[in-house]
Amino acid sequence: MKLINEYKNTQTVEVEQLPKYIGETVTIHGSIYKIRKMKGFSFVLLRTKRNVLQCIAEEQLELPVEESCVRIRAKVVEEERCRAGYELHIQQIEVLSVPAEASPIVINQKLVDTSIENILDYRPVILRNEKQRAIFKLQEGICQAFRTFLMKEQFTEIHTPKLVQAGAEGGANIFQLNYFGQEAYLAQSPQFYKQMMVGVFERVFEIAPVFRAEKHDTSRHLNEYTSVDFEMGYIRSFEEIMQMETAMLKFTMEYLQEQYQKELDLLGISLPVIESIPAVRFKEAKEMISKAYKRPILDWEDFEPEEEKLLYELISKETGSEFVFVTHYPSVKRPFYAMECKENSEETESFDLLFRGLEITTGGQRIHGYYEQIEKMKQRNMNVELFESYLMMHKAGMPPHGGLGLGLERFTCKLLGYENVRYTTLFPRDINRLVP
Ligand code: AMO
Repeated sequence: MKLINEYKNTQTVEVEQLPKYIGETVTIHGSIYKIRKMKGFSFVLLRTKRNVLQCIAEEQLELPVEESCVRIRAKVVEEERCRAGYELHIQQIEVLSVPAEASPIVINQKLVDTSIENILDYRPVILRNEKQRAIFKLQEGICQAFRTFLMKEQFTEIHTPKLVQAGAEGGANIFQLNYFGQEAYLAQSPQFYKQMMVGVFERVFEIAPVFRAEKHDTSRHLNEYTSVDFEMGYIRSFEEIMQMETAMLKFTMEYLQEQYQKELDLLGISLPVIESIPAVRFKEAKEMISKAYKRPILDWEDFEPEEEKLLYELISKETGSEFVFVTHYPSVKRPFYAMECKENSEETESFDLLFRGLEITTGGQRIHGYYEQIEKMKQRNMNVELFESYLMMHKAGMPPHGGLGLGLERFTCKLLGYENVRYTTLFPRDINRLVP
């Protein structure tokens, strides 16, 4: 019988350790990102997990083609002109594999100079480009920061089903499917389950895919996106949810600055500074925009996308903040679980967070009383029986609670200065795209 011991890499050196090996010979693996032939030698860029290393190969050394996977023996040599402070002088190359075909698109230049369609069609290779992959390393950093922050605040991480019996958010944008002969749906959000889990853990969060059958082809809508959800009990008002989000975003900026400087530099990103975030009531925001830009208010229930941009312009000019909370959305535009304001039932104890002119979060306080929730559902002509399992928690007793959902791709998109959310989605699903 064979015994499997724990994994230990004793064969190759990790990039982070290389400065310790200056003057010595090491073994390291990676793929050949780029070969630049010079007189008598070649510059070979080796792509490793997170870095691209400069190597030197003498003329007599036979080099495999770009994108070959190799293991090399090389001497680590101090070199001030290199960003890393050293370079690798290759002594031996072991070729592990060579590509069957050259990449259809040039991926080893600073920028991938092609259309968004090509970028998405050739995603598996395009993502090998240093800058393209930095987007998703930063996205990892964002999730890592959210998770670290929420765990510090004693939230419990949960995993809820994506195959569900009823839609949580209402509306027509829900994917229906046949579940062994029974009607089922793909979850639009973990809303019901995260609320249920507040009755168990008081504070919970989830980072997971959700599905929206959006039929429109816009720069901000995906059919599958990653929703960052949290939900917390024993709140005094929905303002506490906004405070928690402010703290989470502030923590995230600091975390990225500390842990992901490499990728931030590569993409030339300077992060927004967050101290506090201004909040305006929905109605006031509408009036502010109308007055400042002399626009008639056509829709009193929602923002037009253009209005979100104009509000950003106004707020950032006035306060310097690139974020703005919009509060007290009209009840008619909010789902049945949203808590209405005590003083005016036409408004809700809810908010959106806009970042650089785009909605990135929706949140608010929920109805926690059983009879209040039933009453609201009846007002909306909903079939209460269908929601029996959801209402079980209300019946059993729930603390006042609320939470939010943040679209990871939208947040990354705005943070990194892109105009289309597809750039910051690893393998986007939109109305025209199911592969790769
Ligand atoms: P909502 O439906 O507003 O709220 O969604 C929350 C956030 O998810 C993102 N988002 C999307 N991102 C990409 N493509 C889409 N089609 C898309 N739709 C939404 C946005 C949005 O702000 N249950 C509530 C949240 C809560 O109250 O806790 C919900 O899902 O960034």
